[in-house]
Amino acid sequence: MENQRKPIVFSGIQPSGRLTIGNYLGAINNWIPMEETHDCIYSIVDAHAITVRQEPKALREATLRLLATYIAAGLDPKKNIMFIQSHVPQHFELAWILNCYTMFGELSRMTQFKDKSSKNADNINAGLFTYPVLMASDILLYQTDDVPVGGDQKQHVELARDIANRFNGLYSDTFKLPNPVIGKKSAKIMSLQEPDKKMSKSDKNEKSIILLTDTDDQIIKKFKSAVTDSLGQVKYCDEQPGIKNLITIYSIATGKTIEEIELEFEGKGYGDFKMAVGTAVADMLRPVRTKTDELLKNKDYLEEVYKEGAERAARIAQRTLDKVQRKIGFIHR
Ligand code: ATP
Ligand code: LTN
Repeated sequence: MENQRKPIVFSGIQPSGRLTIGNYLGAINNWIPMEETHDCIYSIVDAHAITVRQEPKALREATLRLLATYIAAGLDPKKNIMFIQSHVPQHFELAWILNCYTMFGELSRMTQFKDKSSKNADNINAGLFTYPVLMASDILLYQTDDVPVGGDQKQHVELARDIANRFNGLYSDTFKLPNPVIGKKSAKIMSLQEPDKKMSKSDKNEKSIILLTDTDDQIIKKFKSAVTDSLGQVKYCDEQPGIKNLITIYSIATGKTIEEIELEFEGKGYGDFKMAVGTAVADMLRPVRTKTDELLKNKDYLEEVYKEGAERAARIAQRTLDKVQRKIGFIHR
């Protein structure tokens, strides 16, 4: 049918540092094809980022860089809504309300909270604890169908679904129930030095992570020193987590299947393979890096994009917020 509504997508990334290929492959790269099939809304979630201490100047820079990266990676601001979370206060208004419909026990079970509170033992603030409620608000405000994220966020999207279900059950249908959409290959890109750990932008060891700002030489050097094993064969299996991770990355970067890759490197050493992965990733990231730097020189354009994005987002968000406020008994202003 011609004017049937497209399903709605919402996702976001925190401007909490420089992006890694984990963020790129696990999130942004999967967003690109969705602009044809979905109505997409992407946020730069600065309010989430402050659950961990941020230097104000660095936060401002990372926020703009992230918007520039979204565009440079191929998201068209005309087709997608892109905005900075703190510009749409409806997120915070809904978050307070939903806090009152979320249980302490539910939040205590969130893996990311346990993880981040052990890493930031001197700053286990209430925001870090209630962060999944803000994320649920992000998602539910837009009547979102699909939430494309890396595997680590599945638990949070499921919580958003539980909160929505609870609210709908207490009142009447108010929120759409969202689904996590997780790339099969890209769900969890692993650290290059400790391939049993997720690649994470907060990793102190720069050799473990490929940053979107890395130069070609840095990328190739990091892949050359990636941890492998002593089996000496390019085979996709759990016994070789380092090689498995490199095959995954190479497969996404080149579009080749696992079987094609195993065949391509049959009888060849790890040296050749690592060089090929490094080169493929450098080729993939070069245009994104160059375009991001170019866009960052045009602050007026970026401002136009985020202002228009916030206006469009706020209009949609307000409709849901009005409904929620009415249902719980707040008097209309
Ligand atoms: P931090 O390490 O500081 O917690 P992060 O690298 O996990 O940050 P986020 O802003 O929390 O970054 O995540 C942005 C998006 O990237 C999310 O959808 C997340 O699931 C995805 N993502 C992050 N790391 C990976 C990874 N290693 N593999 C696949 N997806 C990832
Ligand atoms: N919690 C996510 C970032 C995030 C998000 C969202 C993702 C905040 N709000 C809404 C999808 C939808 C993270 O840490 N990666």
